[in-house]
Amino acid sequence: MYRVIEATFVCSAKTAAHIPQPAAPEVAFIGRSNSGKSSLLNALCAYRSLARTGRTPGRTQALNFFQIRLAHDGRQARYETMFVDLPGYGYAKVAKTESRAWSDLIQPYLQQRDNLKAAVLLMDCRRAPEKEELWFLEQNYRWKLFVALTKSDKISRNELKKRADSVRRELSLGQDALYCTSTLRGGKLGIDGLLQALGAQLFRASGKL
Ligand SMILES: Nc1nc2c(ncn2[C@@H]2O[C@H](COP(=O)(O)OP(=O)(O)OP(=O)(O)O)[C@@H](O)[C@H]2O)c(=O)[nH]1
Ligand SMILES: [Mg+2]
Repeated sequence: MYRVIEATFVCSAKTAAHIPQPAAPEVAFIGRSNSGKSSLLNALCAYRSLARTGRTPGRTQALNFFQIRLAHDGRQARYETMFVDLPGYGYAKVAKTESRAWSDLIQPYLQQRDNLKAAVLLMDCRRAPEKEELWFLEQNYRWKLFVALTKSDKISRNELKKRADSVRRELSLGQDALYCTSTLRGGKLGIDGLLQALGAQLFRASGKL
């Protein structure tokens, strides 16, 4: 089992020049504004306020880098990785100049970052995939894509299963690529499963398997 044993904020990059030199395999968290990226990141690290969360969509307006140290029960080694909280897309009230960050900053990051090994695409479980989500799946990125259906506590288990099946079909996702998550205190769901999948993917990608 993988566990996060340390999580530290590294920096916030508003321009390409501020993106840190590649130091460890990275996982990016992508999703519409307010989809729950910062909350999921905190839950994965079992911290309540590593990444700032909020009711105001569009709060995260930079790439935020967090250095994460993972341990694995069965192995002695420690694994360094970086979690990257990306600005949300698709929020109309964010000024045009801000949303341009998507094409000027984030797209090149996703396309060119060699040490980016996985990305988690977050979708509120109550929404159907829209053009932005479908667009991701058409990109030929080198990294492994995971999808998290967030805020799973907002609908019944039955409804959630139906939604997960339909998203899996629509996005042609394998069994290991889709996770239903909830970060509610006392009602966490899917967080550990996703962490294990990310740990395994990073381990594979770092060539040590
Ligand atoms: N009920 C419930 N609410 C959640 C969950 N995850 C996040 N939220 C709430 O959704 C809102 C947005 O969460 P954030 O984590 O800030 O979302 P974000 O994707 O980082 O938003 P931006 O930084 O604006 O792009 C907050 O009010 C959270 O408390 C969840 O699993 N369940
Ligand atoms: Mg955020």
